[in-house]
Amino acid sequence: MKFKALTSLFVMALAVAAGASSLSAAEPREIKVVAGKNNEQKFDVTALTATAGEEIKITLTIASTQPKMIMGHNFVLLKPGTDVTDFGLDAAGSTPAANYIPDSMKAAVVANTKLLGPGETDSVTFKVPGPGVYPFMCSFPGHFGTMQGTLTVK
Ligand SMILES: [Cu+2]
Repeated sequence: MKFKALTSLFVMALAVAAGASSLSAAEPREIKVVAGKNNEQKFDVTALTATAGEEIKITLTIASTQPKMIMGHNFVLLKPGTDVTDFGLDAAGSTPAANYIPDSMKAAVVANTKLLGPGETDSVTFKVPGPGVYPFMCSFPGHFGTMQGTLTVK
């Protein structure tokens, strides 16, 4: 009888411990972004919001059917105040292997996915920095004009 009571206490303690650990290892909030719907050079969202310090997972999926080398897309989040046009112009001198992240502006990148082709998906998980307006863009050459938006952090 006593043994049984101890056993059930032990099971309860295990359950509590399991609950606590699943809380501390909370999944990051996922934000899904689709690029290239109807083969248009666009993201399906242009305004994102987040809270400083939260962990988010940005998942980019490519809906277009054109080859990656002609119409690839990525998602690049930049530090507040970064000029998207400057980044986009410098990116034209970068390469697909470097995901079109130019060395000259690497320091301005908060987070980025890989360069993706049709049907591909990539995620990037990171802790959201302090409040501000963070521009995001696709840095495939020539795409920044129509593929950009902002992540507003409060
Ligand atoms: Cu693009």
